[in-house]
Amino acid sequence: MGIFSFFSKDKKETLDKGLSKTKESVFSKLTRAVAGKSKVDDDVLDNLEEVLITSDVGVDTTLKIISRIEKRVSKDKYVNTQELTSLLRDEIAGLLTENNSDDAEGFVLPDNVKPYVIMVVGVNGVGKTTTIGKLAYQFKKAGKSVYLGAADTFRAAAVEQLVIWGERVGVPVVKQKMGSDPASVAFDTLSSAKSNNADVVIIDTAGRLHNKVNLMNELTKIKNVMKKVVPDAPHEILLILDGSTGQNAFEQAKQFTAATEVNALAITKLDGTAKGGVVIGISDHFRIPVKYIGLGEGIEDLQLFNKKEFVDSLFSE
Ligand SMILES: Nc1nc2c(ncn2[C@@H]2O[C@H](COP(=O)(O)OP(=O)(O)OP(=O)(O)O)[C@@H](O)[C@H]2O)c(=O)[nH]1
Ligand SMILES: [Mg+2]
Repeated sequence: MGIFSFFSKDKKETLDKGLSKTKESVFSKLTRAVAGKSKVDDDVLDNLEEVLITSDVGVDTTLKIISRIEKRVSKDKYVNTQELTSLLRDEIAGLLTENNSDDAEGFVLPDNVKPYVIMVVGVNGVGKTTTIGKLAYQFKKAGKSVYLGAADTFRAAAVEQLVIWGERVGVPVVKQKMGSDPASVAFDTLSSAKSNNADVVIIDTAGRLHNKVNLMNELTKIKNVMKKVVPDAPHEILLILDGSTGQNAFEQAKQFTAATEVNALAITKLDGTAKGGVVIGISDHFRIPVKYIGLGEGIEDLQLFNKKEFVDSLFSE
């Protein structure tokens, strides 16, 4: 029994479909990289390096992958180019799984933490609110009681958007009027959740850039106020990244994690983009685990990130 017992056919279809643009782009580049070549030689490796870099994998991770492939090829001098995709699949999966933490096997919460508090952060428009809706759906489906907190009080539409997700999923949303103090909304949400013995709380926050000091301080304030209700909250500070921005998502992750505490990542909008390779670079580079991936706008289109499934999906023909 491996992880695949949890990997349903639907889930695999959503992943394959979501990654199809990235896949098409990678495969057409790979075809060109090996054109006229029967074995993997230095030329092919040079071309391969370019394929990975132009597929948003990032320079550092690309070099690691190339060096692994070089080792394989030097052991077996006549690796033919037809074997290149399976070689890539093995080496990338190996790279990602060797030094990283294990992937979650379900939408599970730690046993002795109640309520488990997730604070969702990130720049404007990356998919924070949508990811919260999808996450709430998954936790509810797993039999958990969920509270949402509308601490993006910056615009009226933001509260409304979360309320709509709350209705869709069937979970309560704690809110105040637009312009109120986000920390106060977080306080209210945790208080309600605690008195109702809820399992998980997810707090939405306004989009912000890592270099806006006041807005970053606001996150600190929200965290401090949460601790008055649940001393070790927030348990999870989830940074959302828009995968369709490719290397920008990578840069954002660098800057945001340097500016504030983050202990989980979600990469959204992988459907409809050819830049899905960025997930490989982010997963390799950051000690912070990629926990979730977004593969569409629908309620079911959020998956737990599984490194091996991801690489398999991307490099299977
Ligand atoms: N295709 C696709 N669209 C997504 C995904 N996740 C979010 N979106 C869309 O991206 C847009 C922005 O999503 P929001 O959830 O409002 O983003 P946000 O980060 O909360 O935005 P602000 O609150 O304005 O900072 C919406 O149109 C979503 O439907 C995804 O995985 N795939
Ligand atoms: Mg939002």
